[in-house]
Amino acid sequence: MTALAEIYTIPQEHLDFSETIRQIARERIAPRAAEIDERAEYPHDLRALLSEQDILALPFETEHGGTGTGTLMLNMAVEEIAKACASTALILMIQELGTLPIKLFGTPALQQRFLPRCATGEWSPAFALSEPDAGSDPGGMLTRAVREGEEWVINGAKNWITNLGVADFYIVFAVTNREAGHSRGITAFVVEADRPGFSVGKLEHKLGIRGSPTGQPIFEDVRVPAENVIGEVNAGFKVAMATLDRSRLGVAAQALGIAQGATDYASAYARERRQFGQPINAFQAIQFKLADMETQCAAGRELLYQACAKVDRGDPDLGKYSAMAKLFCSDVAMRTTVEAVQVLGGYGYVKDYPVERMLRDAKITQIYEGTNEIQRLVIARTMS
Ligand code: COS
Repeated sequence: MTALAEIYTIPQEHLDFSETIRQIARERIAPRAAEIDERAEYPHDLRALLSEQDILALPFETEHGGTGTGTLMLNMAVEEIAKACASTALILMIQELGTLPIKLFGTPALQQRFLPRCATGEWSPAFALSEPDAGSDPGGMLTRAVREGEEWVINGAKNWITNLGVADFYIVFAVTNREAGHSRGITAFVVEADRPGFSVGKLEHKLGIRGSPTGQPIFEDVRVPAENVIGEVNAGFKVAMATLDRSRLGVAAQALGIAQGATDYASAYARERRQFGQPINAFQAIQFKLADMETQCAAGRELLYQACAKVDRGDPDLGKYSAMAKLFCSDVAMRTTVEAVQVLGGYGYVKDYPVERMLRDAKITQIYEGTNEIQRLVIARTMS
Protein backbone atom coordinates (compact mmCIF):
# COMPACT_ATOMS: atom_id res chain seq x y z
CA MET A 1 0.00 0.00 0.00
CA THR A 2 1.12 3.57 -0.68
CA ALA A 3 2.01 5.41 2.51
CA LEU A 4 -0.01 8.59 2.99
CA ALA A 5 3.10 10.79 2.88
CA GLU A 6 3.90 9.46 -0.59
CA ILE A 7 0.68 10.55 -2.24
CA TYR A 8 1.45 14.15 -3.27
CA THR A 9 2.02 17.60 -1.87
CA ILE A 10 1.37 20.84 -3.72
CA PRO A 11 4.09 23.43 -3.05
CA GLN A 12 2.81 26.98 -2.37
CA GLU A 13 4.65 28.24 -5.49
CA HIS A 14 2.59 25.84 -7.62
CA LEU A 15 -0.63 27.17 -6.11
CA ASP A 16 0.50 30.76 -6.66
CA PHE A 17 1.47 30.16 -10.30
CA SER A 18 -1.75 28.27 -10.88
CA GLU A 19 -3.72 31.27 -9.53
CA THR A 20 -1.82 33.60 -11.89
CA ILE A 21 -2.63 31.32 -14.84
CA ARG A 22 -6.29 31.19 -13.76
CA GLN A 23 -6.45 34.98 -13.93
CA ILE A 24 -4.72 35.12 -17.31
CA ALA A 25 -7.12 32.46 -18.59
CA ARG A 26 -10.15 34.31 -17.30
CA GLU A 27 -9.10 37.75 -18.54
CA ARG A 28 -7.19 37.07 -21.76
CA ILE A 29 -8.07 33.56 -23.01
CA ALA A 30 -11.78 33.07 -22.20
CA PRO A 31 -12.87 36.17 -24.21
CA ARG A 32 -11.20 34.69 -27.35
CA ALA A 33 -12.53 31.13 -27.01
CA ALA A 34 -15.80 31.47 -28.95
CA GLU A 35 -14.24 33.14 -32.00
CA ILE A 36 -11.33 30.68 -32.08
CA ASP A 37 -13.91 27.89 -32.22
CA GLU A 38 -16.18 29.65 -34.71
CA ARG A 39 -13.36 30.49 -37.15
CA ALA A 40 -11.34 27.31 -36.55
CA GLU A 41 -8.38 29.64 -36.03
CA TYR A 42 -5.03 28.70 -34.48
CA PRO A 43 -4.54 31.39 -31.80
CA HIS A 44 -1.04 32.72 -32.54
CA ASP A 45 -1.71 35.62 -30.15
CA LEU A 46 -2.48 33.28 -27.25
CA ARG A 47 0.57 31.15 -28.02
CA ALA A 48 2.63 34.35 -27.76
CA LEU A 49 0.89 35.13 -24.46
CA LEU A 50 1.67 31.66 -23.04
CA SER A 51 5.26 32.08 -24.13
CA GLU A 52 5.62 35.59 -22.59
CA GLN A 53 4.23 34.31 -19.31
CA ASP A 54 6.75 31.42 -19.22
CA ILE A 55 3.88 28.92 -19.38
CA LEU A 56 5.34 27.13 -22.41
CA ALA A 57 8.52 26.58 -20.36
CA LEU A 58 6.62 24.36 -17.90
CA PRO A 59 7.36 21.01 -19.63
CA PHE A 60 11.13 21.58 -19.54
CA GLU A 61 14.04 21.25 -17.12
CA THR A 62 16.05 24.33 -16.15
CA GLU A 63 19.09 23.06 -18.10
CA HIS A 64 16.97 23.36 -21.25
CA GLY A 65 15.55 26.78 -20.41
CA GLY A 66 12.46 25.41 -18.68
CA THR A 67 10.94 26.07 -15.28
CA GLY A 68 11.97 22.64 -13.96
CA THR A 69 8.74 22.51 -11.96
CA GLY A 70 7.59 19.03 -13.01
CA THR A 71 4.49 17.24 -14.22
CA LEU A 72 2.06 18.28 -11.49
CA MET A 73 2.62 22.02 -12.06
CA LEU A 74 2.40 21.52 -15.83
CA ASN A 75 -0.95 19.81 -15.57
CA MET A 76 -2.33 22.31 -13.06
CA ALA A 77 -1.61 24.88 -15.78
CA VAL A 78 -3.27 22.76 -18.49
CA GLU A 79 -6.41 22.51 -16.33
CA GLU A 80 -6.61 26.27 -15.76
CA ILE A 81 -6.23 27.06 -19.47
CA ALA A 82 -8.71 24.34 -20.52
CA LYS A 83 -11.36 25.81 -18.22
CA ALA A 84 -11.35 28.81 -20.57
CA CYS A 85 -10.37 27.31 -23.95
CA ALA A 86 -9.48 23.67 -24.64
CA SER A 87 -7.85 24.52 -27.99
CA THR A 88 -5.41 26.88 -26.26
CA ALA A 89 -4.65 24.27 -23.59
CA LEU A 90 -3.61 21.95 -26.42
CA ILE A 91 -0.81 24.38 -27.36
CA LEU A 92 0.80 23.67 -23.99
CA MET A 93 -0.01 19.92 -24.08
CA ILE A 94 1.61 19.46 -27.47
CA GLN A 95 4.69 21.32 -26.27
CA GLU A 96 5.12 18.39 -23.87
CA LEU A 97 3.91 15.51 -26.10
CA GLY A 98 6.13 16.49 -29.02
CA THR A 99 9.27 16.97 -26.95
CA LEU A 100 9.02 14.10 -24.44
CA PRO A 101 10.66 11.62 -26.88
CA ILE A 102 13.72 13.91 -27.09
CA LYS A 103 13.67 14.66 -23.36
CA LEU A 104 13.42 10.97 -22.39
CA PHE A 105 15.54 9.31 -25.11
CA GLY A 106 17.39 11.97 -27.14
CA THR A 107 21.15 12.54 -27.08
CA PRO A 108 22.34 15.67 -25.22
CA ALA A 109 23.07 17.21 -28.65
CA LEU A 110 19.49 16.57 -29.82
CA GLN A 111 18.14 17.96 -26.55
CA GLN A 112 20.20 21.15 -26.92
CA ARG A 113 19.12 21.56 -30.54
CA PHE A 114 15.39 21.35 -29.88
CA LEU A 115 14.32 21.77 -26.26
CA PRO A 116 15.45 25.35 -25.42
CA ARG A 117 13.67 26.82 -28.45
CA CYS A 118 10.49 24.97 -27.44
CA ALA A 119 10.83 26.21 -23.85
CA THR A 120 10.77 29.83 -25.06
CA GLY A 121 7.78 29.02 -27.28
CA GLU A 122 9.68 29.98 -30.45
CA TRP A 123 9.29 26.44 -31.81
CA SER A 124 6.38 24.07 -31.51
CA PRO A 125 6.53 20.32 -32.21
CA ALA A 126 4.20 17.59 -33.46
CA PHE A 127 4.00 13.90 -32.53
CA ALA A 128 3.43 11.79 -35.63
CA LEU A 129 2.59 8.20 -34.65
CA SER A 130 -0.90 7.40 -35.99
CA GLU A 131 -1.60 6.54 -39.60
CA PRO A 132 -4.78 6.14 -41.66
CA ASP A 133 -4.70 2.37 -40.99
CA ALA A 134 -2.79 2.34 -37.68
CA GLY A 135 -4.50 4.20 -34.81
CA SER A 136 -5.03 2.04 -31.72
CA ASP A 137 -2.49 -0.36 -33.20
CA PRO A 138 0.53 1.83 -34.01
CA GLY A 139 2.71 -1.30 -34.23
CA GLY A 140 1.01 -1.92 -37.59
CA MET A 141 2.31 1.32 -39.16
CA LEU A 142 3.42 1.46 -42.82
CA THR A 143 5.67 4.55 -42.87
CA ARG A 144 9.20 3.33 -43.46
CA ALA A 145 12.75 4.62 -43.22
CA VAL A 146 15.75 3.20 -45.06
CA ARG A 147 19.36 3.96 -44.20
CA GLU A 148 21.51 5.38 -47.03
CA GLY A 149 25.04 6.19 -45.86
CA GLU A 150 24.84 8.75 -43.05
CA GLU A 151 21.19 9.52 -43.77
CA TRP A 152 17.75 7.97 -43.39
CA VAL A 153 15.14 8.29 -46.12
CA ILE A 154 11.56 8.41 -44.87
CA ASN A 155 8.41 7.63 -46.87
CA GLY A 156 4.81 7.49 -45.72
CA ALA A 157 1.84 9.45 -44.38
CA LYS A 158 0.62 10.01 -40.84
CA ASN A 159 -2.91 10.86 -39.70
CA TRP A 160 -4.72 12.84 -36.96
CA ILE A 161 -1.59 14.85 -36.26
CA THR A 162 -2.09 17.86 -33.97
CA ASN A 163 -0.24 21.04 -34.99
CA LEU A 164 -0.10 20.08 -38.66
CA GLY A 165 1.27 23.01 -40.61
CA VAL A 166 2.12 24.90 -37.42
CA ALA A 167 4.85 22.59 -36.12
CA ASP A 168 8.51 23.41 -36.72
CA PHE A 169 9.43 19.75 -36.42
CA TYR A 170 7.70 16.37 -36.31
CA ILE A 171 8.57 13.33 -34.21
CA VAL A 172 8.07 10.62 -36.82
CA PHE A 173 7.89 6.90 -36.13
CA ALA A 174 8.83 4.66 -39.04
CA VAL A 175 9.49 0.97 -39.67
CA THR A 176 13.22 0.36 -40.06
CA ASN A 177 13.19 -3.43 -39.83
CA ARG A 178 10.05 -5.08 -41.17
CA GLU A 179 11.37 -8.60 -40.37
CA ALA A 180 11.57 -7.83 -36.64
CA GLY A 181 7.79 -8.23 -36.45
CA HIS A 182 4.85 -6.19 -35.19
CA SER A 183 5.88 -3.11 -33.12
CA ARG A 184 9.53 -4.24 -32.89
CA GLY A 185 11.48 -2.77 -35.84
CA ILE A 186 10.29 0.84 -35.44
CA THR A 187 12.57 3.90 -35.03
CA ALA A 188 11.78 7.44 -33.87
CA PHE A 189 13.15 10.42 -35.86
CA VAL A 190 13.04 14.19 -35.66
CA VAL A 191 11.99 15.63 -39.02
CA GLU A 192 12.20 19.40 -39.41
CA ALA A 193 9.28 20.90 -41.33
CA ASP A 194 11.59 22.55 -43.88
CA ARG A 195 13.12 19.25 -45.09
CA PRO A 196 12.52 18.71 -48.84
CA GLY A 197 9.86 16.04 -49.41
CA PHE A 198 7.77 17.02 -46.39
CA SER A 199 4.31 18.39 -47.14
CA VAL A 200 1.09 19.27 -45.38
CA GLY A 201 -1.73 17.03 -46.60
CA LYS A 202 -5.43 17.05 -45.75
CA LEU A 203 -6.55 19.16 -42.78
CA GLU A 204 -9.62 17.86 -40.93
CA HIS A 205 -12.91 19.69 -40.22
CA LYS A 206 -13.67 18.73 -36.64
CA LEU A 207 -16.49 18.62 -34.10
CA GLY A 208 -14.38 20.28 -31.40
CA ILE A 209 -10.91 21.60 -30.52
CA ARG A 210 -11.38 23.59 -33.70
CA GLY A 211 -8.63 26.08 -32.88
CA SER A 212 -5.97 23.41 -33.29
CA PRO A 213 -5.10 22.16 -36.79
CA THR A 214 -5.19 18.37 -37.22
CA GLY A 215 -4.32 16.38 -40.30
CA GLN A 216 -2.06 14.36 -42.52
CA PRO A 217 1.66 15.11 -42.84
CA ILE A 218 3.22 13.47 -45.88
CA PHE A 219 6.83 12.31 -46.19
CA GLU A 220 8.18 11.63 -49.70
CA ASP A 221 11.85 10.67 -49.78
CA VAL A 222 12.52 12.96 -46.82
CA ARG A 223 16.21 12.72 -45.86
CA VAL A 224 17.35 13.23 -42.27
CA PRO A 225 20.85 12.79 -40.83
CA ALA A 226 21.59 9.87 -38.51
CA GLU A 227 21.84 12.39 -35.61
CA ASN A 228 18.06 12.87 -35.93
CA VAL A 229 17.36 9.36 -34.64
CA ILE A 230 15.80 9.47 -31.16
CA GLY A 231 17.01 6.67 -28.90
CA GLU A 232 18.13 3.40 -30.42
CA VAL A 233 17.39 2.23 -33.94
CA ASN A 234 14.50 -0.28 -33.86
CA ALA A 235 13.52 0.75 -30.30
CA GLY A 236 11.07 3.48 -31.35
CA PHE A 237 7.91 1.72 -30.17
CA LYS A 238 9.12 2.01 -26.58
CA VAL A 239 9.86 5.71 -27.16
CA ALA A 240 6.21 6.15 -28.22
CA MET A 241 4.79 4.12 -25.32
CA ALA A 242 6.93 5.80 -22.64
CA THR A 243 5.93 9.21 -24.05
CA LEU A 244 2.22 8.38 -24.00
CA ASP A 245 2.51 7.01 -20.45
CA ARG A 246 3.34 10.57 -19.39
CA SER A 247 1.57 12.78 -21.93
CA ARG A 248 -1.84 11.17 -21.30
CA LEU A 249 -1.89 13.20 -18.10
CA GLY A 250 -2.14 16.30 -20.28
CA VAL A 251 -5.34 14.91 -21.78
CA ALA A 252 -6.64 14.13 -18.29
CA ALA A 253 -5.88 17.70 -17.18
CA GLN A 254 -7.48 19.17 -20.30
CA ALA A 255 -10.59 17.02 -19.74
CA LEU A 256 -10.72 18.06 -16.10
CA GLY A 257 -10.42 21.73 -17.08
CA ILE A 258 -13.32 21.39 -19.53
CA ALA A 259 -15.38 19.59 -16.86
CA GLN A 260 -14.68 22.16 -14.15
CA GLY A 261 -15.20 25.04 -16.57
CA ALA A 262 -18.63 23.65 -17.52
CA THR A 263 -19.51 22.98 -13.88
CA ASP A 264 -18.54 26.52 -12.81
CA TYR A 265 -20.48 28.06 -15.68
CA ALA A 266 -23.60 25.99 -15.01
CA SER A 267 -23.42 26.78 -11.30
CA ALA A 268 -23.13 30.54 -11.89
CA TYR A 269 -25.96 30.41 -14.44
CA ALA A 270 -28.22 28.52 -12.03
CA ARG A 271 -27.74 31.28 -9.43
CA GLU A 272 -28.99 33.94 -11.86
CA ARG A 273 -31.60 32.14 -13.94
CA ARG A 274 -35.07 32.43 -12.41
CA GLN A 275 -38.10 30.22 -13.08
CA PHE A 276 -41.29 29.80 -11.04
CA GLY A 277 -40.26 32.92 -9.11
CA GLN A 278 -36.89 31.69 -7.84
CA PRO A 279 -33.33 31.00 -9.00
CA ILE A 280 -33.18 27.54 -10.53
CA ASN A 281 -30.44 26.50 -8.10
CA ALA A 282 -33.13 26.56 -5.41
CA PHE A 283 -34.53 23.39 -7.03
CA GLN A 284 -33.16 20.05 -5.93
CA ALA A 285 -33.28 18.78 -9.52
CA ILE A 286 -30.57 21.34 -10.35
CA GLN A 287 -28.71 21.17 -7.02
CA PHE A 288 -28.19 17.42 -7.39
CA LYS A 289 -26.82 17.79 -10.90
CA LEU A 290 -24.37 20.49 -9.79
CA ALA A 291 -23.32 18.48 -6.73
CA ASP A 292 -22.60 15.40 -8.85
CA MET A 293 -20.63 17.46 -11.37
CA GLU A 294 -18.51 19.10 -8.66
CA THR A 295 -17.88 15.74 -6.95
CA GLN A 296 -16.76 14.07 -10.17
CA CYS A 297 -14.34 16.92 -10.91
CA ALA A 298 -12.87 16.69 -7.40
CA ALA A 299 -12.43 12.91 -7.71
CA GLY A 300 -10.80 13.29 -11.12
CA ARG A 301 -8.40 15.92 -9.77
CA GLU A 302 -7.24 13.63 -6.94
CA LEU A 303 -6.48 10.84 -9.42
CA LEU A 304 -4.74 13.25 -11.80
CA TYR A 305 -2.53 14.76 -9.08
CA GLN A 306 -1.68 11.32 -7.75
CA ALA A 307 -0.68 10.18 -11.25
CA CYS A 308 1.39 13.36 -11.82
CA ALA A 309 3.25 12.72 -8.57
CA LYS A 310 3.97 9.17 -9.75
CA VAL A 311 5.46 10.51 -12.99
CA ASP A 312 7.56 13.05 -11.07
CA ARG A 313 8.84 10.30 -8.76
CA GLY A 314 9.27 7.78 -11.58
CA ASP A 315 7.10 5.17 -9.83
CA PRO A 316 6.89 1.87 -11.75
CA ASP A 317 3.07 2.06 -11.98
CA LEU A 318 3.00 5.55 -13.52
CA GLY A 319 1.62 4.23 -16.85
CA LYS A 320 -1.29 2.51 -15.12
CA TYR A 321 -2.15 5.69 -13.19
CA SER A 322 -1.89 7.99 -16.18
CA ALA A 323 -4.22 5.66 -18.11
CA MET A 324 -6.66 5.67 -15.17
CA ALA A 325 -6.54 9.47 -14.86
CA LYS A 326 -7.09 9.94 -18.60
CA LEU A 327 -9.94 7.42 -18.67
CA PHE A 328 -11.70 8.84 -15.62
CA CYS A 329 -11.27 12.56 -16.32
CA SER A 330 -12.35 12.27 -19.96
CA ASP A 331 -15.50 10.37 -18.99
CA VAL A 332 -16.16 13.05 -16.35
CA ALA A 333 -15.72 15.72 -19.03
CA MET A 334 -18.39 14.11 -21.20
CA ARG A 335 -20.85 13.56 -18.35
CA THR A 336 -20.47 17.04 -16.86
CA THR A 337 -20.67 18.92 -20.14
CA VAL A 338 -23.85 17.04 -21.11
CA GLU A 339 -25.31 18.01 -17.72
CA ALA A 340 -24.13 21.62 -18.05
CA VAL A 341 -26.05 21.91 -21.33
CA GLN A 342 -29.09 20.47 -19.52
CA VAL A 343 -28.83 23.01 -16.68
CA LEU A 344 -28.84 25.85 -19.23
CA GLY A 345 -31.69 24.22 -21.18
CA GLY A 346 -32.27 25.85 -24.57
CA TYR A 347 -29.55 28.41 -23.83
CA GLY A 348 -27.10 25.54 -23.38
CA TYR A 349 -27.73 24.39 -26.93
CA VAL A 350 -26.84 27.66 -28.67
CA LYS A 351 -23.53 29.33 -29.39
CA ASP A 352 -24.27 32.45 -27.32
CA TYR A 353 -23.19 30.38 -24.30
CA PRO A 354 -19.95 28.38 -23.97
CA VAL A 355 -21.25 25.03 -22.74
CA GLU A 356 -22.13 23.56 -26.16
CA ARG A 357 -18.50 24.24 -27.21
CA MET A 358 -17.28 22.58 -24.03
CA LEU A 359 -19.42 19.52 -24.84
CA ARG A 360 -17.96 19.34 -28.36
CA ASP A 361 -14.41 19.88 -27.08
CA ALA A 362 -14.82 17.19 -24.39
CA LYS A 363 -15.46 14.32 -26.82
CA ILE A 364 -11.94 14.10 -28.23
CA THR A 365 -10.49 13.52 -24.75
CA GLN A 366 -12.09 10.05 -24.81
CA ILE A 367 -10.37 9.37 -28.13
CA TYR A 368 -6.94 10.93 -28.56
CA GLU A 369 -3.62 9.75 -27.10
CA GLY A 370 -5.25 6.33 -26.94
CA THR A 371 -9.00 5.68 -26.89
CA ASN A 372 -10.54 4.94 -23.52
CA GLU A 373 -10.88 1.32 -24.64
CA ILE A 374 -7.07 1.25 -25.03
CA GLN A 375 -6.67 2.85 -21.58
CA ARG A 376 -8.77 0.03 -20.09
CA LEU A 377 -6.52 -2.46 -21.86
CA VAL A 378 -3.39 -0.80 -20.44
CA ILE A 379 -4.89 -0.82 -16.93
CA ALA A 380 -6.19 -4.40 -17.14
CA ARG A 381 -2.78 -5.69 -18.29
CA THR A 382 -1.26 -4.49 -15.01
CA MET A 383 -3.80 -6.49 -13.03
CA SER A 384 -3.06 -9.96 -14.34
N1 COS B 1 6.58 1.51 -21.89
C1 COS B 1 7.69 0.94 -22.43
N2 COS B 1 7.62 -0.13 -23.25
C2 COS B 1 6.40 -0.65 -23.54
C3 COS B 1 5.21 -0.10 -23.00
C4 COS B 1 5.35 1.02 -22.14
N3 COS B 1 4.27 1.59 -21.60
N4 COS B 1 4.15 -0.80 -23.46
C5 COS B 1 4.65 -1.75 -24.25
N5 COS B 1 6.00 -1.66 -24.29
C6 COS B 1 6.94 -2.54 -25.01
C7 COS B 1 6.70 -3.98 -24.62
O1 COS B 1 7.42 -4.30 -23.46
C8 COS B 1 7.20 -4.73 -25.83
O2 COS B 1 8.61 -4.81 -25.76
P1 COS B 1 9.46 -6.09 -26.33
O3 COS B 1 9.41 -5.92 -27.81
O4 COS B 1 10.82 -5.87 -25.77
O5 COS B 1 8.77 -7.31 -25.84
C9 COS B 1 6.83 -3.80 -26.99
O6 COS B 1 6.69 -2.48 -26.41
C10 COS B 1 5.54 -4.19 -27.66
O7 COS B 1 4.55 -4.23 -26.65
P2 COS B 1 3.14 -4.92 -26.84
O8 COS B 1 3.33 -6.28 -27.45
O9 COS B 1 2.39 -4.79 -25.58
O10 COS B 1 2.51 -3.98 -27.96
P3 COS B 1 1.07 -3.95 -28.59
O11 COS B 1 1.21 -3.70 -30.03
O12 COS B 1 0.24 -5.09 -28.11
O13 COS B 1 0.50 -2.55 -28.02
C11 COS B 1 -0.87 -1.07 -26.75
C12 COS B 1 0.07 -2.30 -26.80
C13 COS B 1 -2.30 -1.38 -27.16
C14 COS B 1 -0.82 -0.60 -25.31
C15 COS B 1 -0.32 0.04 -27.68
O14 COS B 1 -0.45 -0.34 -29.01
C16 COS B 1 -1.01 1.38 -27.50
O15 COS B 1 -0.73 2.12 -26.56
N6 COS B 1 -1.96 1.73 -28.43
C17 COS B 1 -2.58 3.04 -28.42
C18 COS B 1 -1.74 4.01 -29.16
C19 COS B 1 -2.19 5.39 -28.96
O16 COS B 1 -2.32 5.88 -27.84
N7 COS B 1 -2.44 6.08 -30.08
C20 COS B 1 -2.85 7.43 -30.01
C21 COS B 1 -2.10 8.19 -31.01
S1 COS B 1 -0.85 9.13 -30.38
S2 COS B 1 -1.74 10.86 -30.10
